[in-house]
Amino acid sequence: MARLLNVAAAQLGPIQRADDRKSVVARLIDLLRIAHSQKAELVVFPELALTTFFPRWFIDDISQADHWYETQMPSPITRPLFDEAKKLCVGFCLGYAELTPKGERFNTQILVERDGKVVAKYRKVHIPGHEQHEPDRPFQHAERYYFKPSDEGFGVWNAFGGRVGMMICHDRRWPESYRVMGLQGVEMILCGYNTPLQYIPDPTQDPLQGFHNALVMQSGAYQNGTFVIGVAKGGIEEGVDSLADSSIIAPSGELLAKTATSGDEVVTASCDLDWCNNYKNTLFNFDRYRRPEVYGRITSQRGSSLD
Ligand code: CDT
Repeated sequence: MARLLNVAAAQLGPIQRADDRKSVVARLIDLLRIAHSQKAELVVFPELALTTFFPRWFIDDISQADHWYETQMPSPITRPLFDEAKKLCVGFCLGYAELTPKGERFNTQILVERDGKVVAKYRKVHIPGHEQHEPDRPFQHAERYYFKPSDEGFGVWNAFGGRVGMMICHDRRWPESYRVMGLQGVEMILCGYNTPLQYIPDPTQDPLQGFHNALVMQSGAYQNGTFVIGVAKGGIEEGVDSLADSSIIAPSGELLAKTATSGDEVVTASCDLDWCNNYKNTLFNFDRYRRPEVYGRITSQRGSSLD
């Protein structure tokens, strides 16, 4: 018997600096309703879905950036999204900047079930960009200044009738992210992203942004026998153009759905979680074919070495 889950990738267009949280939450609720009208049971929103991508600016006194972070989830401002989702019996995954009571700052995603219960929180592991102000850039990518890398790793949770995992943006470029979840039997990975089309350290990569995005997520899906839902905040935000191309990818690596615009847009797909078993039980039967005894360098070493 098939285990069908209707999933929506709820892409956001730009959120400008002047846009307040209330207007953003209203947009999220609109997308949620559209997804529900298309029979979605799980709606995936992008990374940092409540604000502009603020790491593009450097603020010397980081406490002056506190207003971009959430200190509680839900909060009075985000509560209407939680309430509407519960009313419609739709689950969701939402990315936001988190400021903990201990003053730690994480790039976070939360997973909420159809009954409104919080299933899990995931904090970004691979933090890209730079720590210091780089004044010669046309815009910053100071994620390493604004966010602490999480040491909690990649969990997988029983939810939505399957095994669900999360990762955030840059995590999707690292095969280890998928594999750690693959080893926990993941069947669907939810990933929000903000990817500027201009990569300052190496402009030759700019025209390849869409290709690389598809390449990493489709191969990660196939090599681990899992669905991957990649959801962008795309379009021109504060003068910086970001990749859209939100997509729903099958365990075969095939694209099931992809957005056509770089604005607010919903695409959906009916995902049979049992499809994962075709790959998990054949070519990617980990128990039968993996050779962890020869993969030692993967966990014992960080950079490449000529030894
Ligand atoms: N948000 C995020 O992780 N973006 C990165 C951009 C890397 S360029 C500094 C990404 O991998 O898409």
